[in-house]
Amino acid sequence: MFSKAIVRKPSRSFENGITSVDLGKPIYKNAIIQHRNYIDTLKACGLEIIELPPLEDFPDSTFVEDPALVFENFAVITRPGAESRKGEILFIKPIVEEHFQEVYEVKSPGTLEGGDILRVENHVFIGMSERTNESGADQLLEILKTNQMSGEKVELHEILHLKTGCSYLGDGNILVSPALFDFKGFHSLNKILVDKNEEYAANSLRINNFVIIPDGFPKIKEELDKMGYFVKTIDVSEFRKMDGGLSCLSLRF
Ligand code: CIR
Repeated sequence: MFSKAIVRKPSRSFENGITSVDLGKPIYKNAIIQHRNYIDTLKACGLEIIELPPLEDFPDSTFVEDPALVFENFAVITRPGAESRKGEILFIKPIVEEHFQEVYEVKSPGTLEGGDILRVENHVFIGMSERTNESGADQLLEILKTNQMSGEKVELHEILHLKTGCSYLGDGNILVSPALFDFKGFHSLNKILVDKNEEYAANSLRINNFVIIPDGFPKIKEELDKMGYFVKTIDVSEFRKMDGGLSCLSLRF
């Protein structure tokens, strides 16, 4: 069960962040409204929200999932692979240290972003994206071992981060986009294939008794409803314009 989430309000500079999609510029006013709804939805799932102020110098800093990893008893300050995001760690570290006694840090030349980290029970899959390198992944594997957890690397193609294409829902169920469907590491899990046209919904969130998915993806919603999940949908279209999904907007613990 999760009880808390860290989020960071989008900055006015949000539209200057990194993106690979061609969906137009985000509208700041709408991003603020959507972010507020996101917070309200997390609260409705039972979470206490720790809301951090916007960082104008870091347009992507609302995507708090990338500069830190949080587990039950320890946390890791990452080292983002995107140059413009490296400085975000200075601003997330003090908050993480307030909540965790054991805090590790990924050191140079390692790079690693939280979006590449998928936890499945006590095992962690590490996406080898353009943002996460061998050294970053090896450092995390050591940290996991020290904490009686295991991990493995996943070669990535086509997608920005590992979790752009999959989400673990608990109970052995994993949402996967076609890009990751054949990945052997997921063989023991029940894979729920997200239709090519609904790929964006592969990044969803299981929070306590609920699954939150983005608005506008009826097929996957129907499938999850049928499986008996309590599904909530929210509009995060302004964040999608900047390559962000539901998981990127919070650190849950
Ligand atoms: C970036 O490219 O870094 C941001 N515009 C989007 C980050 C999305 N984060 C995530 O998937 N964890």
